[in-house]
Amino acid sequence: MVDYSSKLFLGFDLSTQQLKIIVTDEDLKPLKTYNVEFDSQYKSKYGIHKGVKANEEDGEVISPVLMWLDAIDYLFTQMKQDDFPFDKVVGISGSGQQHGSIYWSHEAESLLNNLKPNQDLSKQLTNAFSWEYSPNWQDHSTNSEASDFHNAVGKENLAKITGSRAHLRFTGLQIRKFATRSHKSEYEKTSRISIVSSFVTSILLGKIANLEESDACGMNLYNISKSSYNEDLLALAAGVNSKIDKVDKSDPIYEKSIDEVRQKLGDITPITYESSGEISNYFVERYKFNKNCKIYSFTGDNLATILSLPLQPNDCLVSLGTSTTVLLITKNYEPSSQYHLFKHPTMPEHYMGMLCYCNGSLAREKARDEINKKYKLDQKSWDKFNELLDSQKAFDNKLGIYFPLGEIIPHAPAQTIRAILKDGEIEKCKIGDEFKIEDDACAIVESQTLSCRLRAGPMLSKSGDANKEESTDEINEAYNKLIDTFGQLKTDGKDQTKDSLIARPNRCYYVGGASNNLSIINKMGSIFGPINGNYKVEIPNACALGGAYKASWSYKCEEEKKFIPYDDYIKKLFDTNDELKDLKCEDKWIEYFKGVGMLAKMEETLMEVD
Ligand code: XUL
Repeated sequence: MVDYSSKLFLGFDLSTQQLKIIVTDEDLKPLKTYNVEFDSQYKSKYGIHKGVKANEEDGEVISPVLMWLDAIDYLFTQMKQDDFPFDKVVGISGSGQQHGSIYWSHEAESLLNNLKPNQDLSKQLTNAFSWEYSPNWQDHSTNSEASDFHNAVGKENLAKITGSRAHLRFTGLQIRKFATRSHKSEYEKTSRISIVSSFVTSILLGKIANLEESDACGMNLYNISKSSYNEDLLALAAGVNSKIDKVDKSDPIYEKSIDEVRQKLGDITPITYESSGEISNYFVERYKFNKNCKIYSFTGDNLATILSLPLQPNDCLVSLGTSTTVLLITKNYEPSSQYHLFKHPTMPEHYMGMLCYCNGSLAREKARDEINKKYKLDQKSWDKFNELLDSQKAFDNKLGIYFPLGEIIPHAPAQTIRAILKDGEIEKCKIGDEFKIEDDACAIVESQTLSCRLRAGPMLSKSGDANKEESTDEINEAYNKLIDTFGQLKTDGKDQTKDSLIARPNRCYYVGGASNNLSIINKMGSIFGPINGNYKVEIPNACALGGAYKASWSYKCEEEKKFIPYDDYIKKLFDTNDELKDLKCEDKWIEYFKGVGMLAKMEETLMEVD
């Protein structure tokens, strides 16, 4: 029996293929989860596959919005059948897949306001949308819009303003396509535009909610430093940019179009613990929620993930799936066209950096398979690969660029390069006597980790405690040697500074499939060299859990009528989560300065795209 005696919180996770709801108590304990897989429930009703409709010809990938409404009613009905005590829920928040936009009709507000508890949401809200689909983050139909965004303000400058260069999935590009190319008349009929996070908040509130600030950073429209929309980018979204669309700024249509798109998007509420309002009467009457249950703004799924762990400034969460994703918390707004920065969803003055690599597990598996082939071992066994990792005594001056797929960071086509460092010179080489196939095991894990270290450095520098540490003689010596050997280092076209090269993470957390391979994460941990340890964790419901924790933190702040720093609040997870054990990796951070220099120089020789 689940113990529902405490006040309860719900955390939603509306992702591409399912909706999940997690129930937590006041002590951050997860009590129960409910989920519905879209394909198993709605495949024929909505004609979807893996949660979406995809058109291979033009790259369009979209999700049916009414299906999400059905999923909300479906899960609450399941909970009702379980006699779930809805009246004990005091706060709800959650997460949504990032970037997707929802186009509300002019009738939406009044339909949301007058929902009848005896009818399903999807039935009553059929006319609430000017388009009943939402572009999914996998959509890649906006190549021309991406060029327009870059040509309008410059790629690096766009990253500087909005935290990211133009990405096909980002909301601003999708809106431009919608307004000027694919759905002009629907755009006219649109009263408001939500993103997935603010869409769910709106449904629960029974009124259209403002965009949540951290998720709004995934639009390519928001000036992060100024905390306001950027006018040139709004003009692009609306199709009236003076440079690209040749609309003169003095032309009345310019002002009018910008006002319109600004109104449709609505205001962006700065990061807050304050609730967006109480739950809509529809849910009170239909499911017997308490009418005082607070709705706190939802955020993006990656942003909610960092809320699910006791992360402090300068902590890194390394997710080792098919792709590798690194999420880190920083005070330092150091944008680059190679990664993303978002505002942190609960810590004002802090940001979440996000590095996304295509070549993660698959590239490592390819190296493993070649080694196993040589030794006639079972293809899928990691034993030999791990033995090679574990037996390495010191960095042996061999690295590689292992990109079986084109890579995002650095932006480069598929290629494999192996090299050896000899007397300070980097010599490219092929598999042979000097660089054996066995050397790939260490070289791939080292190279992948060093690439993250090179990108994380600028974000971690001058942020939090890590850099309060005085640079010791040992560090100074290693740094001087690095510069003597390799000269000025650049990453993605930008100079690395002493601060960025000597910045260490506070803690590193490892999640995802390959985090179960201790040889791999021990090696990674020894290279990252976090000041306060490496942790392997399992957080199967991270996005939903982060949502529930956002709700319980907000509730606590409101109850105590004061801002409680989120990192202080979430620290208590260390007391309750047995998973959080330090891996005790050997610290080889200083030894790998050489690897840092070597990889940075090798990257300068990569074949480039665009
Ligand atoms: C992030 C992104 C994806 C989606 C997945 O930029 O597009 O991670 O958020 O749901």
